[in-house]
Amino acid sequence: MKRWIMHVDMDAFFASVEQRDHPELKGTPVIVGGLSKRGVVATASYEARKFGVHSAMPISKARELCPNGNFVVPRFDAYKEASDKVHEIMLHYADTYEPISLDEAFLDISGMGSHYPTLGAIGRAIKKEIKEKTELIASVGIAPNKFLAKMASDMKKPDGLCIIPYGKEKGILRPLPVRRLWGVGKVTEEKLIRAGFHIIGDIQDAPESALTGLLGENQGHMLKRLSVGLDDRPVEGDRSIKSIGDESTYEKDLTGLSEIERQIAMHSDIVAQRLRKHELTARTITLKIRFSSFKTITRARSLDDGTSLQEEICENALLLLKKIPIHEGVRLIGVTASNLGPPISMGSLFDDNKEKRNRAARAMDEIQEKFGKKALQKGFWVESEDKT
Ligand code: TTP
Ligand code: MG
Repeated sequence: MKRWIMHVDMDAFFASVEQRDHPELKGTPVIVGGLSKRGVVATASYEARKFGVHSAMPISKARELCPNGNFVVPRFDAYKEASDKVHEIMLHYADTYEPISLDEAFLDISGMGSHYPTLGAIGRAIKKEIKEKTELIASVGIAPNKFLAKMASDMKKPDGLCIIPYGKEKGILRPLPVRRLWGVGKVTEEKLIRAGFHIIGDIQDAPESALTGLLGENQGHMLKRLSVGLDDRPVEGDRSIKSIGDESTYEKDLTGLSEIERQIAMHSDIVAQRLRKHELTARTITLKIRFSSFKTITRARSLDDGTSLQEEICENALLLLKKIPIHEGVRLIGVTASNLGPPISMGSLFDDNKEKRNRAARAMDEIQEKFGKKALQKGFWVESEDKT
């Protein structure tokens, strides 16, 4: 099996969250940063980058370059919330997943081939889900290793999707400045340039001894390998999932109780599928409702036994809904499963009926994976309606 690594990086992350939450900022140069005299730019929207504004630049300099820009103080809580959602989505696209920062992660997607027809389809699917659920844009790079995947995610920003296939590594790297190699900072760059290495191609053409002589055994060897696109670093997964949730913010606030219940049923279905995919069960179900006024209520219930069944998750979420007075439109609904544990083992169950339902749910997951999400949806809803 060929190794394929995906790197996902959000576009102008803090600035994009500001533009999303303050529609009047959309399409304008937005500069997020400390606004005191000595403050620096955290990030700038792509509209502001046209003026030469970039991260880590003094705010005073940004004001000179872009006097009509919208200067905004950071709202870290909002960025953390958006980041949590993005990471929760990304987690489901890989067997191994390594969060790198608030807006960035590596995913080992080598084993995802049976779920998607092409590499591009995985990239498009993750971009689409992130956009639908967070209204934010991600750029995606897919390549044989981490070094190239990170480079690829940057190559077509913003809203990029770039694949570096096996065999193209050397050619793509060749014309790029040596600074683009992983681990080359200012000092090493100067050393390389003084020795006549300007572009990565210069390193490709030189014998390894020229590099090790200049930079020492380790770094010389590593840079020689990177220059031809070789990088063995594994994606180091953090497998400790604490909770699995699904939520949506609606374009139009929901008012009817039956529509709210239907949305809860849908979120419960997604949460249940994800639990089964990760071979987990949950003993706590949480329902989050945010109203038009942004007032947010969260209620949780604990179960006696762990579950990964849609109907049990939904049933508990609906009981929680009864405890929340609905006096205004509903802007957001979220269902989360936590207090996670191992799956219910086959055969060791006193509840025969539950085991049967588990088996049926797993069979449906398999069919959906093979034939796409739409395959069973209709039948599924009919079936769940019959039961209630
Ligand atoms: P980046 O991913 O480096 O930058 P970005 O998402 O703003 O823009 P793009 O990826 O499209 O080039 O960093 C992610 C966030 O981290 C960024 O939105 C703000 C924060 N950050 C700082 O606060 N200071 C910095 O110097 C950098 C580079 C980023
Ligand atoms: Mg980014």
